[in-house]
Amino acid sequence: MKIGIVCYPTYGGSGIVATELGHLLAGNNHQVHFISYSLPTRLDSFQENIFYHAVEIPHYPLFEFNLYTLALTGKIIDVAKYEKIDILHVHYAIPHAISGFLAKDILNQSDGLKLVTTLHGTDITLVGLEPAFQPIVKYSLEHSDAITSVSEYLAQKTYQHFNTGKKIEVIPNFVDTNLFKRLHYPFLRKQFADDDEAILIHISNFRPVKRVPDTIKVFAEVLKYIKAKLLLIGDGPDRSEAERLVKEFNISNKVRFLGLQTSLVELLSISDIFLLPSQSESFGLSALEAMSCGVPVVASNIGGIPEVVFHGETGYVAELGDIERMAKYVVSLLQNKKKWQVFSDNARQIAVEKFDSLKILPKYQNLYDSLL
Ligand code: GMT
Repeated sequence: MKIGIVCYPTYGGSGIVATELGHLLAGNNHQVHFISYSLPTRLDSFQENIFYHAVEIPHYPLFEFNLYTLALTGKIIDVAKYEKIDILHVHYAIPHAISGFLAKDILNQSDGLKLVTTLHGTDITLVGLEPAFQPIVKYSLEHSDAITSVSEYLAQKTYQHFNTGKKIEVIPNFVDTNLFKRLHYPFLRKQFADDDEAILIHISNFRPVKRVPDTIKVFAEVLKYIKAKLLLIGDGPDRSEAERLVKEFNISNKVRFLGLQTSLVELLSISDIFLLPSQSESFGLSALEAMSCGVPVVASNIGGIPEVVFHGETGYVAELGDIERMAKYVVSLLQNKKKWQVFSDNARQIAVEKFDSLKILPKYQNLYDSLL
């Protein structure tokens, strides 16, 4: 099968899911063509059957704003025609789904290109609700040949906000549990913490929805009871506020801002708790990657998080912004080694049993097959 994948190439769950899916499909002898404005982050090494097509954005003095949606549409048409694509799989509806629809319409093949749209989060819960975008998203969903969402929560939100009669198949995000597994990195651990200190970790793009300041507040509360260090991985708009807060709490010597990192397995392997106090999260891929490395998660009880983090088994969820409760959960795990081990084992087990990439891949393949 020839599959075109459209995604955001930057750090972010939807781009990671799209890229990992492409790797898996290519490994199963499908030909995969990525279409995006730059090389997706995890497409960093050569793999047979994977191709990348860059969307060039035309510049002209008249165009004060770039015409990405149109440029993408043009590129999809080009790739679909030249490579004879069977399935166009777009990740994150805006603007990918409407570009996919336009391309399909312009190509006007009766039994040609099939459009699959995967919904990831704010394309439905936030940006997609903008009055200017809502009808466009609705139209593009209704003209997709199949729609998938990464959690049951997101599927329900889509039915609710877009009042669509179209079936949405829930295909959860996945993790390569062979790659994301806890390994022993004693020297790395020593670089960050003393033997009697715990390591807490947070990974995100530091957007306001991630509530990075809450991560720091939880950590500051935990420090009242436990010796610990906090690793902050990622970068984004809230980083300076996070830095300011760390200074305000006078905990600069306990918090390390590591910026964007690619070696997540090593960093997760030396961590004891993953913090995810987000305000909105349709799934929480970073939490799943942590769980796969045996790191229990303490998160907010929001969106699709409870479909991934099982309260009292693989971690804990607390009400949004309930800093004290989250800190209490962290402390309860860190003060009881046996309990931490049970949670760590459960986290790994759930990742392997429910979310392993090889368990989820057939769901996408079956969906593609059903359309052809
Ligand atoms: O929805 C977004 O704001 C961006 C999107 C992304 O590209 O990272 O994140 C969403 O997709 C991820 C992958 O499916 C999910 O793990 C995240 O929970 C989800 N983010 C939100 O819902 C805020």
